[in-house]
Amino acid sequence: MARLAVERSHIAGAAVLAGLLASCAAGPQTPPVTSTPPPLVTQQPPAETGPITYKSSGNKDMDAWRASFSARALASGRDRTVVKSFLENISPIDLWLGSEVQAAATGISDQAEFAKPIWDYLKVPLGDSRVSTGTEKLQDEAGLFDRIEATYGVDRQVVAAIWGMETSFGAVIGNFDAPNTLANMAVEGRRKTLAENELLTLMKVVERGDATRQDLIAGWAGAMGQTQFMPSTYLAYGVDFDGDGKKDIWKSDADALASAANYLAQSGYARGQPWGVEVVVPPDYDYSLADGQERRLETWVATGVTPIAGGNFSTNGADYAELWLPAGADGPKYLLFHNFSVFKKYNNADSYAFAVGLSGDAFLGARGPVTAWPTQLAPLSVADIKLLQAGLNSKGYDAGVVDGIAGRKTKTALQGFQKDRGMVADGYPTKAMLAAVTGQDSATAAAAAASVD
Ligand SMILES: [Ca+2]
Repeated sequence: MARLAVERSHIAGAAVLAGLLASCAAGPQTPPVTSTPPPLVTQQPPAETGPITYKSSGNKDMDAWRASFSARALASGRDRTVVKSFLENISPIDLWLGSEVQAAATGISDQAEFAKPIWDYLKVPLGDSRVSTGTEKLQDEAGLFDRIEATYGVDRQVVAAIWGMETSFGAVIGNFDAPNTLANMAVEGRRKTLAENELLTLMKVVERGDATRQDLIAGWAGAMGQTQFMPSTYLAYGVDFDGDGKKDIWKSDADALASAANYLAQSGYARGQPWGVEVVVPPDYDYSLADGQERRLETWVATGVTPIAGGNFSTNGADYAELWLPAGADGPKYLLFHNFSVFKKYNNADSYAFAVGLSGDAFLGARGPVTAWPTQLAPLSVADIKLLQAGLNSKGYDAGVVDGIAGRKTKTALQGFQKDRGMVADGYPTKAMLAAVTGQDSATAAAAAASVD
């Protein structure tokens, strides 16, 4: 009932505002004067029609995009008042439309998941500050986490870990206006369709009364609130868990965390199952089995894989896993279970999902990994990885697009190259592997790498 009342009052408010706007309209939208006097009393103010007029944003491209997008939004049935409220004050943001370096600043290859070695990436998620705050949050909000676990079947440390990863537990939710930063993204162009669709979705959110126009604070890429939902995620999975009639993922911990739990639950999260288990393998293990393929747990056990903590695997029903070597054969080794792939619905980077799993465990006092990182194996630069990818492709191992990102396809290609030569087939890109693939010694390869980009 609270929801219905909110929606009705919102619609009534919108109609009044539309009427005010109509009465203030001037110029081409003013109806022609006729000899017929207007009726003295009207039940409804006349509906305004035609394009919405805006004052210039100061950017010609933005003005042109807005004229087109505004008309399309109206044609698709979006509320005129909402459309105007989204678009009337947009203005160019340097990050998106500035004269320099915006492509690099907003490019995927510069996102943290790809730019750092994994052990550097994990420093903040596993740092003392994050872990102690997460531990405190689980204690301070134990009642809320109880209710969320009971309602959505998602383990509390996972929800807390995502809360920490996304916004440091609500401390850093961004300071961009979501409609404006999405408008900038659309004008900039590389993600135009995504940005326009997210804007249209966000208009629906405001029309429904789930949030108000003033609530829509976001990070630079349009992700909103304490758990950084894009508008489409918010519309699909946002919930009002404190029952006040709004899905307030910005100011309500209950709404934000329940929304995240709902998203994980609907993505298939299995309560009580591990996301991953650190393992040890026998000497001379065939690391080409770390190929991204899921196999039955018994299959892994048969190859000699055991938990590093000792004993047998206890997975609460999770019976398929893949073997994952985040830093090659010399680093920690994991069996990854279904819940790991659920974390990746939130953010598709393995390193992100790994950080969620590890930091959540750390909030419960279980610090991992046990195995030291092979920090002596400096990861390759983006330019090095491009050389490696090109070299693998030229030798018939399909590393995919030469993009400087050592993703799973690059790893699989390198494993094929290694296996055919009797090397440890861990797919981990090192200077030595670059030299082997390109046929140069590492110093020559490094010099060549330094001359690229
Ligand atoms: Ca609420």
